[in-house]
Amino acid sequence: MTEPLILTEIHGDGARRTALIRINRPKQLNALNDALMVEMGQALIGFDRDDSIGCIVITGNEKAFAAGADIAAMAKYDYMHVHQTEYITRNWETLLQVRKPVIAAVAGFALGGGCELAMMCDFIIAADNAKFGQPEIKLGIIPGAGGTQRLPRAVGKAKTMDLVLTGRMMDVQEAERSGLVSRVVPADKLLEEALAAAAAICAYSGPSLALAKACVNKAFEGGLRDGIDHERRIFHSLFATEDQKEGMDAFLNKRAPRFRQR
Ligand code: DAK
Repeated sequence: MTEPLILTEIHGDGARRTALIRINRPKQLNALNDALMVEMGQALIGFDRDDSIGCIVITGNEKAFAAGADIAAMAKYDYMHVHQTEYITRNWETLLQVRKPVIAAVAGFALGGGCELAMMCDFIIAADNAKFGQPEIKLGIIPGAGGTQRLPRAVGKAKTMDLVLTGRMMDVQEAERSGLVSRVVPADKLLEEALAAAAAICAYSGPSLALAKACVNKAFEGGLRDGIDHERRIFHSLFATEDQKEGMDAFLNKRAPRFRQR
């Protein structure tokens, strides 16, 4: 029997729980291939539509989050194949359609497409053994799933050029210093910390979370004036929700809010 390419679990016991997706190609250091990305995309869309799920965590194992796109598969591709199959674009970016918060819990290698996948998540919690890099230059290619665009927005031009042009890896301290990861935790506490962050998120209003995420992405992806205008429109619209009434009433009455996700 072949091993499943991803494993999924549900965690938590509140009204909204956390979906955990584990990348599962340990022998290949979780190298990403088309079939795996299709399965992950289906799981992501399913969890995004499931009202009982409030947050999604993507992780690998202690040795690798993902050591990149599968070089053995890619070695055979030619220009016409990647062009005509819309390699990457067709099915690797489903994550970007997900409206719920997605956390990357990264231990070990997050290289090439693995680093790009982690950067497509909303934030990265990293184990103290995590290593990040875009080593595609060593293979005669360049990052192809957003690495040359998202990495400079996260860590700036100088460090991106250093990583992309030399192909070197950066350790987790450098990654945290430069703003790629939100927090560093001991490797044996990675999942616990990521699930605790996800549980905190699950307790909040889903519509507010989705709109907060959309606003931050607007800042990340666009200009300041457009971003501020967008944020203001979204902010106004939240006064139409029951969760805003509930959240503020709960605060004023010194009680815990009971968000109804509407
Ligand atoms: N693909 C396939 N197999 C991989 C792999 C990968 N990316 N990374 C590791 N493996 C396999 C190794 O071949 C080895 O298999 P066996 O020999 O045991 O059969 C096994 O995993 C263990 O690896 P090592 O023996 O090498 O383990 P070490 O601890 O010694 O070294 C390492 C770990 C992570 C430093 C090393 O494995 C390594 O350098 N791996 C390659 C990392 C890399 O170059 N990643 C970037 C891949 S390129 C595109 C869009 C996106 C992309 C491409 C195109 N278009 C839009 C067209 C993305 C490209 C990439 O991600």
